[in-house]
Amino acid sequence: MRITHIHLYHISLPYVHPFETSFGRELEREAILVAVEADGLTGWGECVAGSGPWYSYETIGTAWHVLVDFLVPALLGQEISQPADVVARFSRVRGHAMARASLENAVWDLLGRAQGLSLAQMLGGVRPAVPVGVSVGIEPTLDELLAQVEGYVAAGYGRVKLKIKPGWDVAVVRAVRERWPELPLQVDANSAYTLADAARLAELDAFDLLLIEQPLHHDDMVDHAALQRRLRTPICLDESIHSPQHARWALDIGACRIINVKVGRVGGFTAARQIHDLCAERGVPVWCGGMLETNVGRAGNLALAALPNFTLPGDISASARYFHHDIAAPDFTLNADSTITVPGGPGSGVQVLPERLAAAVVRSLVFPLG
Ligand code: SMG
Ligand code: MG
Repeated sequence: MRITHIHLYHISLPYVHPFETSFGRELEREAILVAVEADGLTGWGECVAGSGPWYSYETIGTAWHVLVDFLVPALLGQEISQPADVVARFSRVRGHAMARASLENAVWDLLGRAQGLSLAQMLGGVRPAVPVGVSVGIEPTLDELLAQVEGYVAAGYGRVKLKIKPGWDVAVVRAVRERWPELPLQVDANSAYTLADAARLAELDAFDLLLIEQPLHHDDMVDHAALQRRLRTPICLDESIHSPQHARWALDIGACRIINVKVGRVGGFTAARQIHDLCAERGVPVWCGGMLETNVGRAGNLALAALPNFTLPGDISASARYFHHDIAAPDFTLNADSTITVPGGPGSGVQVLPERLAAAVVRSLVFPLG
């Protein structure tokens, strides 16, 4: 298929509830949606870079720049028959995984629509529905946090992740654990600690957590390996894993026992599946992380999480947990067993709604430039 047009849409959608992590509180999700056209079909991808360089160095601004000046020119007008063709065209670009992933994933969607295959089928998914949990942000008070968790547990979420930071950790986890003794629970520090906090983090061993996600520096593996030797709870790396190589290095040095796979952070479905396969070979469980995506990104996450070694619940919540009016349909809902059904396709299985997209757009561009 020859890629004839590529569209970029910078959008902004207000959250249903503000989302706070160790690096700050956000009221809305900015994202870039990309659309690739060939043979009268359109494939969609979502760039999960944030408004500022907090979770990652990539931002809406850097991704826009890298897309406009390097990635779009490498793809526009090209003949593409498989995702590997896109990976090859982008291989010169170092870093900027979220920008690369958005276009690569749009081509996966396009190829799926052309071939009548769902993303899950293309990726090798084996489950019709995937276990999911909910990621609960930091709240102004413990009572407000408990009320949030209460609402999600009542809504049927069978696994909860709490965001932690120094001053919002052991007491908070203890309170949630006391109230819900059997609830599968995990925590995510988004790099808010150092090795000097090892004793504090070891106190979390008392609460039967599934994992502690990215406690130390966002680029670190060495200190995480030292910390893992002092913790019974498995460390799960998120921010530190940017590629299949990073995953191998982390496992080789014992920096973690679990990996959070985010398709944007690692540069697309191709790399995400390679990390899945490597971890499967080594007997290391993976799970699908979330970046508060629209339904476009969420559909891709569900397809990825259908692969066999995604054995822990993903950060993939129902659409209603994030936005009042998503830009794509249908919305995803939580099943009674805390799973979400994997979309059937073709491609991602969701359709972008032009009027919703128009209402959310901040700026847009279409290539070739007119
Ligand atoms: O449900 O998509 C979701 C949120 C999952 O907590 C979540 N993501 O570090 O894992 C993480 C955070 C990153 C959020 S950056 C805005
Ligand atoms: Mg995380």
